[in-house]
Amino acid sequence: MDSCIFCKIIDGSIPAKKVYEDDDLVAVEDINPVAPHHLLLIPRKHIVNALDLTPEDDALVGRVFRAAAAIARERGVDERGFRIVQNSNADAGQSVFHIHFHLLAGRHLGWPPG
Ligand code: IU
Repeated sequence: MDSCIFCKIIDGSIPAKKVYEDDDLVAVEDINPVAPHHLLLIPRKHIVNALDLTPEDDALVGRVFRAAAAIARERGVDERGFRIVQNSNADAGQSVFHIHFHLLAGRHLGWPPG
């Protein structure tokens, strides 16, 4: 989608610190990190949020979670713990309307979230 900032990050027209990519998704450092490890896993396909997922995206969501777990392992934060977050719409604080999954780690993450 032409006006989508995450589509532009994916196609490289806006720079971002990519830490992983494959045919289905990219992972970048969040520009405004809220934890020592704060990555965004962004499917290449322009999906708005969880409400926009279809059955054909089931495997994609699984790949996102497995990629996040692999990154957590690589960074040595798997044993202490990490969190995967997807915000959908206003009350959840979604600010970019291209689905993405936050990977947060490196500090104690409070529960419930704010
Ligand atoms: P949210 O779940 O939609 O609220 O998260 C959007 C995130 O995208 C947020 O943490 C921003 O800091 C982050 N982000 C980014 O990393 N690079 C960008 O160019 C933009 C937002 I715009």
